[in-house]
Formats: sequence, structure tokens, C-alpha cells
Amino acid sequence: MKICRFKNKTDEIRVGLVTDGSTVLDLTQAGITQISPLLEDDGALAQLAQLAKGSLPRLPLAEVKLCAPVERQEVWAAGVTYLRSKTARMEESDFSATAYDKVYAAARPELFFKSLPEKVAGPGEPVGIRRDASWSVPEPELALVLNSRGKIAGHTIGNDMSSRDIEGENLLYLPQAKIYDRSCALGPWIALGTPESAAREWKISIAIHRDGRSVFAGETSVAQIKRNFEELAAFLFRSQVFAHGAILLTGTGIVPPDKFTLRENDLVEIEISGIGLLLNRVVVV
Ligand code: DO4
Ligand code: MG
Repeated sequence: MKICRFKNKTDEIRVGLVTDGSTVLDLTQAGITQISPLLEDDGALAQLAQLAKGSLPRLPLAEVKLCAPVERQEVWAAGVTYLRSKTARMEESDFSATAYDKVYAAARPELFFKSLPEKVAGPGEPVGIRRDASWSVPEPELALVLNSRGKIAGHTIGNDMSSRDIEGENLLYLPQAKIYDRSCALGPWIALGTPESAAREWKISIAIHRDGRSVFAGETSVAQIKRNFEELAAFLFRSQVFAHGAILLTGTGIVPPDKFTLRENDLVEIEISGIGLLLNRVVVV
């Protein structure tokens, strides 16, 4: 079951249920004006199944503007959770290679703050590359949608846009490589209620187009993530309260070749088989 935030013709934000690939059921008409209470409620799936059978207004998906599926949740990210991410980062910086090697094997994962909710780019909105970076890449990642109790209530697609030259120069520059305008995209919606065992069967793929032709494509599988999701969520919630819940990106397993860097106007398409497709164009910020 997939829930989304969308804008109707009068630009009001609404909450919707994506009932098939092409229709949105307007849940706002049933008094559901935010996604967060649904994430808190263990009975949400049953409630939504009931509403899906009712007579709420249905809108064609193609006619609504989807918004990032985040309200007041902070966005965090896990790093070096795939072997591919570890080796790419060790090659990118001899200076920090040991740190990446150690964190991959350590009991405590790498977790870093990624974005305030209001700074997240939604489906169809631009993602940014820094004007002072020379090596910029998208990082296609499965995102866990956690409620205030740290429970995984759903999953969405995340893009952890990164400046590899800045990160590679010195590990202490990581926040600048990771956090800047439009460096985080989420969407197109939240898939609710998928157990980890089923989500681990999903494939993650990325396609980057430039001037109408493909310049990079890659695929990985969620099963390649070294750590389990409960473990990542539990570390995030250690000694920290998230009253509105949190979004946790689970790391990237797809790294373009070293000669590849994003350019303005590139189109980034990220697909996760059990969720959908997130599409964003690149701007220089
Ligand atoms: O340590 C740097 C960031 C790692 C990361 O973002 C990833 O592995 O996805
Ligand atoms: Mg990442």
C-alpha cells in the first residue's frame, strides 16, 4: 500500500493513497491531512484498505503534483553499508581509506545528518550539484521511514547527492560534501508495511540521461546491504528522541566510474522495484 503527499489544482497539500499505478485516492476527504499519524498507527493498513473500498474522490496520478513524502521528519543517512561503497571510497582517498575499511566492519555504523525536511527535493524537483565541486554523483538509496518509536513504518526512495572530490580531500569535509541546497531527494511515495525479508528482495537501479542519451546505468540489490534495517534504526534512536519520526537512507551500492561526474540538466532516474521511480533533474547550486 502506497501513500503520498500531493498538490491539487489549487496548490493545497493533500494526502493520497496510490491505489494502482495510475490513480490517487484523496484521503484528505476522510480527514487524513498528514502522513505522520498513519506512520504512528499500527492499524493504518487496515484503515486504508477499508477506505480504498469506499467512495473517496479518485484523481489520475498524471494530473497531480507529487510532493516529497516527508513532513517534520529529519533525514539521516547510513554510509559504507555496501562493499561497493567501501571500496569506492577507499580508492577515492588514501588519506581516509582506513576509516572506511574500519567502519564497514565495526559494530557501530556510520550515520550522518542529511537534511531538514523542508530542504528535501520531491519527485520532479531539481537536485543540486555544488558549484565548488568537480566530482558530483547521485547515491540511489533505499530509505527507511521510521515513526517516533523507531519502528520501520514504510520505505521510500532516497538520493544522497554527494561531492566526491570534497569528501575525498578530507573526511572532515563530509558535511560539506553531503549537505547543501537540494542535496537530498525523496519520493515518489511511501510503500507501507513491507517486512524486511521482502524489502531485501527489491532491486535498486539508476539511469542517468544527458541530452536525451544514457550516460550511466547501474543496478544493485537491497540484499547486498551488510547490516539489517532494525540495527540501523536502533543506532539512530540511541540516546536521541525523534518526536516526529525520521527518515534513514541506508547507503549506496551503486557508484559510477571515477571519470563520471554529473552535469547541469542531467536527468536522474532511480527505481526500486517494490516502490516506484524517482525522477529529478540536476541544477548547479
Ligand atoms: O562516508 C561517506 C558516506 C557514505 C555514503 O553516503 C554511502 O555509503 O552511501
Ligand atoms: Mg550515501
